Amino acid sequence: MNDMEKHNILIIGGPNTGKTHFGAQLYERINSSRFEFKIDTSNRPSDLSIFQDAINNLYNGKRAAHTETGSNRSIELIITDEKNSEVKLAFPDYAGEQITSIVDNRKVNDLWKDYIENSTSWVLFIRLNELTPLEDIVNKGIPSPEEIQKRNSQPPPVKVSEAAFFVELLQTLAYIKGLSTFSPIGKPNLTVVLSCWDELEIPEGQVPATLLQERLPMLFDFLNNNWQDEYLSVIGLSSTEKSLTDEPDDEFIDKEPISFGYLIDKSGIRQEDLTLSIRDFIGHE
Ligand SMILES: Nc1nc2c(ncn2[C@@H]2O[C@H](COP(=O)(O)OP(=O)(O)O)[C@@H](O)[C@H]2O)c(=O)[nH]1
Ligand SMILES: [Mg+2]
Repeated sequence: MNDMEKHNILIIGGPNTGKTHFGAQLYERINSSRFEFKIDTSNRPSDLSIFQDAINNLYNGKRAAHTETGSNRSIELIITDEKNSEVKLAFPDYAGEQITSIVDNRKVNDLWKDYIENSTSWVLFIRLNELTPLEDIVNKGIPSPEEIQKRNSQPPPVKVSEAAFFVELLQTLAYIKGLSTFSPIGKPNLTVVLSCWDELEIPEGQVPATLLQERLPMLFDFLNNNWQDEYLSVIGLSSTEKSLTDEPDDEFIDKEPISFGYLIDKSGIRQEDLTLSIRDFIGHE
């Protein structure tokens, strides 16, 4: 096995979870050579269009447009660390809707199958702020009689909870990769990225895993039961540090986009070097 095949990181996440903005901000950092992980000029992707649109928008202080469904554009970055060993980071099928369809249909297309089979690390993007908590007896009171009558006359579509969605997704991926669920998983290494961390307005020092446990306890338990401790990490990510819109943000234009963004590492410490996330993604050697 050569170095390039050694670490093969797969970015997984539903629509609107911040994958494109992360890719763009990460790319600008590895390209600047000012951070721990870099991209060698010979490894620059020939077609950068997926990230380029986002990068251009960020330089203009604007958010990037949503990746269209069905635009089956994937990108792979080959990144080099200080010891010159190479890490491949794959952002397959940029429209995250395909993730939703993996769970809905319990099957994947050939492209995804390849990515899953070849990956040594999985990175799952979860944007806690966009989750809609399903009503249950614990977090909501009993609905009013009018509400109950309305519900009985219009049965709601069957919808699994967000936690169940991620559990199904990981189980489907594990099945495709041929993993046994009888013993806890070590490979692929799994990193849960709690994206758009700035939106959560969390006080400094919060440990990301604890937040996941509070917000998605069922998923947290599933992960802890099915992954070995040292191959599982939960980190926070803010790629842009604040919410951008279609109106230019002056601060973003004045400073360069790579002055924005940070990680919350697994112990709750803020790191400005977004490329350090790659260390977590790789996990144990
Ligand atoms: N506040 C905030 N918004 C973000 C961040 N990253 C992405 N967004 C916004 O979230 C939306 C979806 O981001 P995008 O990267 O396109 O998600 P993707 O569909 O997973 O590729 C966009 O409107 C972004 O501006 C972040 O770190 N903080
Ligand atoms: Mg996208």
